[in-house]
Amino acid sequence: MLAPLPPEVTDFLTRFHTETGTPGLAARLAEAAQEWTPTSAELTWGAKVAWRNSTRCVGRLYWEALEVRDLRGLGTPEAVYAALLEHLHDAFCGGHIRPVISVFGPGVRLHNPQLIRYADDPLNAPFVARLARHGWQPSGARFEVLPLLIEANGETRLFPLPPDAVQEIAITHPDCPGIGELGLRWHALPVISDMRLDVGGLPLPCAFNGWYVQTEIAARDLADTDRYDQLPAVARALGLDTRRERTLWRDRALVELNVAVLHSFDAAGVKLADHHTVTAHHVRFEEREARAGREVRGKWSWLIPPLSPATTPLWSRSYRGREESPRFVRAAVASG
Ligand code: HEM
Ligand code: NRG
Repeated sequence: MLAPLPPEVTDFLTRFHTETGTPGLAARLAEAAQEWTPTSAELTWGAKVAWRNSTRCVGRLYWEALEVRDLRGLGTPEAVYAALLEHLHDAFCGGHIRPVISVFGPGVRLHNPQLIRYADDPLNAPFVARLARHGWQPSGARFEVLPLLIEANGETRLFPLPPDAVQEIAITHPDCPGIGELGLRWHALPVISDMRLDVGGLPLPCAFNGWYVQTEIAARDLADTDRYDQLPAVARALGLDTRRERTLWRDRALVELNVAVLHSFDAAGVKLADHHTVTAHHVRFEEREARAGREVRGKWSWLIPPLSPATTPLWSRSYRGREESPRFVRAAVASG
């Protein structure tokens, strides 16, 4: 008599064998009942489809091109650190940026919310406080990159991110030098490291990246009042009247900051999407999925951009929100 197989495993293996046309489902289910460890082929398919299923991601058109690195064999913080440096290097790819995911074994824990984050960003205050308990102190400099806090098999260690591992872009405006003089910058790669890849109910630690949409940086990271709060400074650089809301100085500053981020990444030769192109790509993704006989789920409030959303083709669409598996799930915030 076989042990009963958890429904998540049955569901995952059934989807994998059906969609990829791989024979031998019955034998694989029997094997998984003894011990559920995804094969590398299952893990690779699971990671790509988890991206495809990400209801909050507007960048899903390229899901099949995800580069999956199966790193479940790594057992020390040092080995995980070395693998993450390699991930950053391969993903940046001289500015071309490739979507890459590194998947680790269940004994690994990446404590950073993203691999590259700044100490003076108010969003990171709770994590900076944790780093302080591990002996790390910020220098107080603007845009100081945080170290990595990596746990593997019970051992937790801090590692610096060397400057050559982190590509950053200084923000300048094509025709307003005052915006460049604000000394703003941002990192090229968004590498999420606080979600787990759920393959058949097994949540695996991972780090994944694509490229940024300029609105993420210019309309949120640098603009939100509880983040870098730069709209008043940008408006002053533009010579706008900030005494009355009706001048729409916030809106005008927001647009010019978005222009500046697009201009700066382009000038540096670093890949970055704009919100008009990426939403048009999402429509193409929806059309392709329809042809494949699959429904696209989505969280509309995440898919629309935080700048001029009604000018994009996603404004008038709606989606069922429940996320299908395999998928990414946010890891619980640890303390200590
Ligand atoms: C969320 C764009 C690649 C998985 C998002 C968001 C944007 C975006 C704009 C919303 C972020 C926010 O509002 O904070 C893109 C673009 C990509 C890309 C332009 C370029 C290739 C990827 C890849 C994966 C992925 C490679 C996974 C393999 C996700 C997930 C979320 C997300 C899970 C939700 C994150 C959260 O809950 O914080 N993406 N993405 N994306 N994306 Fe993508
Ligand atoms: N808004 C966040 C990044 C979230 C993920 N965005 C992506 N993901 N583009 C920020 O740092 O502004 N990606 O994998 O490309």
